[in-house]
Amino acid sequence: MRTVITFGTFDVFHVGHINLLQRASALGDTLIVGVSTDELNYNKKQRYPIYNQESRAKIINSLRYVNFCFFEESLEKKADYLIYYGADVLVMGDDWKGKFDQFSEICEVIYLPRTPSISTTEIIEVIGGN
Ligand code: C2G
Repeated sequence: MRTVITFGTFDVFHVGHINLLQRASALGDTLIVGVSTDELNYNKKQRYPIYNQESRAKIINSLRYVNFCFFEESLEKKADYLIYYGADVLVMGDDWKGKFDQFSEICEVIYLPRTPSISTTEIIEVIGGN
């Protein structure tokens, strides 16, 4: 059994997110997703997500690639989450390249290429007419 874990906000869910989750799930038998809480997202990006954490988690939980998700409350707890959930692999998009290398003591760390030309920030800008 190979357990894969990934983390993200997954706000205004889009095809870049699904591509990441699909490829992450193909790297093991179980995919666990840490969904950033609204507070963590505010601390990271100085704004609250468009969709609240319950809605974001509900979307993630309904995907066939995902076995289950939990709320990621703090970036500092990442090692604890990896150990608690018995992660064999940590997967992140390559916008995080190098940022999680220290966790290779706990599990394999893999950065996957981001899907080009789509992001939550751009979608919000387009819808907002900016
Ligand atoms: N992603 C992608 N391609 C895109 C957009 C996003 O592959 N076009 C990936 C990101 O690289 C990330 C995942 O989708 O791995 C979720 O993206 P975000 O919701 O933007 O995640 P972020 O807010 O960066 O949270 O502990 C780490 C953080 O919680 C990551």
